[in-house]
Amino acid sequence: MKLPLSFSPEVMAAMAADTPIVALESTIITHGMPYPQNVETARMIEAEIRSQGASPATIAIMGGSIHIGLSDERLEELAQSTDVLKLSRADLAFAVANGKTGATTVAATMICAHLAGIKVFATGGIGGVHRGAEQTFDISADLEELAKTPVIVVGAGAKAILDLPKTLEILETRGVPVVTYQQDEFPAFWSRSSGLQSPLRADTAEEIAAAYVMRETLGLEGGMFVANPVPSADEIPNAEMAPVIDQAIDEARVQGVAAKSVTPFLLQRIYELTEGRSLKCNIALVKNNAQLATKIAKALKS
Ligand code: PSU
Ligand code: MN
Repeated sequence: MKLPLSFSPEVMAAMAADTPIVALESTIITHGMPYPQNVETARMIEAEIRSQGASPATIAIMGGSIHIGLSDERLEELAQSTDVLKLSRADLAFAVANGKTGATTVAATMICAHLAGIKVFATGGIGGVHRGAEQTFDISADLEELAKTPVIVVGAGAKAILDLPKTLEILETRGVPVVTYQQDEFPAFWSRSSGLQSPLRADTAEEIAAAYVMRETLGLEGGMFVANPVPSADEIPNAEMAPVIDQAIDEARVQGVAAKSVTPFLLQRIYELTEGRSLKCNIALVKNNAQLATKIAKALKS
C-alpha cells in the first residue's frame, strides 16, 4: 500500500533536486506557543532555513495524510485550531487512519521524517524524564524514538521542568548519542548551563554528519540528539527560571494534570509567569537550532 504522505511543492522540488531538507515539528506550534507568536515563529524559522540554503518541511497530520511541508493556509489553520491532537508514536496511525487533525511531537515527527527520507530535524527542546517519574512513570516517548529511528534531532537541550540527570541516563541506557555543539556542558534550554557534563561534544556540523553516517555504516539503529546551547544574548539563567518552574510544577500537581497534558500545561504556565520572557528566549533558540540543522543537512549532502 502506498504511504499516506503528502509533500508540499517546495519539498517535492528539493527531493527531485537532491538538495538539503530540514524537518520541523508542529506540536511546538499548537501546544508549545500561544497564537499568533506560534505561526509567526513557524514562518520565521522556515524563512531562516531557506535563507541558509535548505528547504523546510513542517510536518502535521490533516485529512488522512501525513503532510511533509505545509502551505501557508494549512499552517495558519493549524496554529488557530484549539482542538488539535498532540501525536506521538502511540496515536499517529490512529489519527491518520481516521482523518483527525494532529500535531506531531518530536517522536512522531522523527517517524514521519524518516518515512519521507529526511534525516535532520530542528526543534526547541525534546521531551524527557519528568520530575517524580519514579512515582508517575512519566517518561516522554521522544527518548525511545531517538533510540529507534535514524533522524538527527537538533534542540537546545531539555527544559529544567524535567529531571535532566535521569533524562541523560535513559538516553545513555537506550544507546542514544547526545552531542553538545561547541561546549562541554549539556545545555538546559533557556540556559546554556545545566551543571551536567555532555556525553559527547562536536565543534562542527561536519563532525555531526560524519557520526551519523558511521552509525549507519556500523548498522547501529537509532538517531542522535544534538544539543545546541541558546545564544548567550538570549539566555535566561537557571537561577531565574527555577522558582517559576517549581511553581508551575506545584500547580500541575495540585490540579491533577497528567499524561499528555503535563508538558503543554507547564509550558503555558511558564510563559504566563515570565510574562513572555521565556517565549522570546524560546523563539531565539529555535532559530539557532534551525541554523545548525541546516548546516548538518548540507554537510550530509557534501
Ligand atoms: N519541550 C519543549 N517544547 C515543546 C515540547 C517539549 O521545550 O514544545 C513538545 C515537543 O513536541 C515534545 C513534546 O516532543 O512536547 C513532549 O511531550 P511529552 O512530554 O508529553 O512526551
Ligand atoms: Mn508524558
